[in-house]
Amino acid sequence: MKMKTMLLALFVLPSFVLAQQIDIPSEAIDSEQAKQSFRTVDPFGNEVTVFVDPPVKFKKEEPWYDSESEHFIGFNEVDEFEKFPADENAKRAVVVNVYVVADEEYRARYSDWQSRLNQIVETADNSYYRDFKINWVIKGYYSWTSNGGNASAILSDLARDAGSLPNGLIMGFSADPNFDAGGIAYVYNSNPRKGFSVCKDQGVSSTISALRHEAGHNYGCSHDFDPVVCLMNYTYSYRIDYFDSSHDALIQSRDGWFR
Ligand SMILES: [Ca+2]
Ligand SMILES: [Ca+2]
Ligand SMILES: [Ca+2]
Ligand SMILES: [Zn+2]
Repeated sequence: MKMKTMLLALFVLPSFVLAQQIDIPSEAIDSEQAKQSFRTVDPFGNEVTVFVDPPVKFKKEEPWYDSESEHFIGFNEVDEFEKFPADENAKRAVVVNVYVVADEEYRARYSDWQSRLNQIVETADNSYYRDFKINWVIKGYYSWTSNGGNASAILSDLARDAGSLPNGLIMGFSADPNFDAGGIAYVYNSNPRKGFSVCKDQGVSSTISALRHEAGHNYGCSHDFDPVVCLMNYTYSYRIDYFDSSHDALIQSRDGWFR
């Protein structure tokens, strides 16, 4: 019996070691990324991980829309249901209510903050709609006074101040000088009903990218590392609008969250 176990161990060990080497590309794990997350408890008692994500390295060119064009559909009113009333996908879509919360610095910077954030949220959700049939529907725009010495303090501040909003994704947008990240979010292990994230003002394009990534954290996604091509990998987070297959499966399995 003992001999048998020994032999088994001998046969199993090499492939186990090999699998370890393949599964963990340790050279790809950036130590900066490793220290950018910590475990904590959110203001509702959920055990969560918080990821503090960096801003974009190279500023993107902002999109330009011709509001006189017959193709321009506006940012405010149109959602997928109204846009494609006969679309089977729209009928199947899972609606997740979104509460858009802008801090005092953000509102001071942009007098058109509501339409700007409508554009950001509705563009970010196109990926979720395309890949998961999750449709974010903005239920309201809220003013918030952000307080805190860094991004994680400001995330906690949002969760406290906006904690009485109904279930949904509660998306904070900040131009507070103390917000020292591109975005930050709680990573939940089970449906928290309310998911909180805060994105820094990085213009329109980069904030759209950051918001997709932070919402991915809310759905429970952690980071990916090279060579995995996923917007949860910092190499791609400001460049692509889709997840890898394992994060696809995770988010799809949680499409009933935040309700
Ligand atoms: Ca949309
Ligand atoms: Ca939508
Ligand atoms: Ca503030
Ligand atoms: Zn992240």
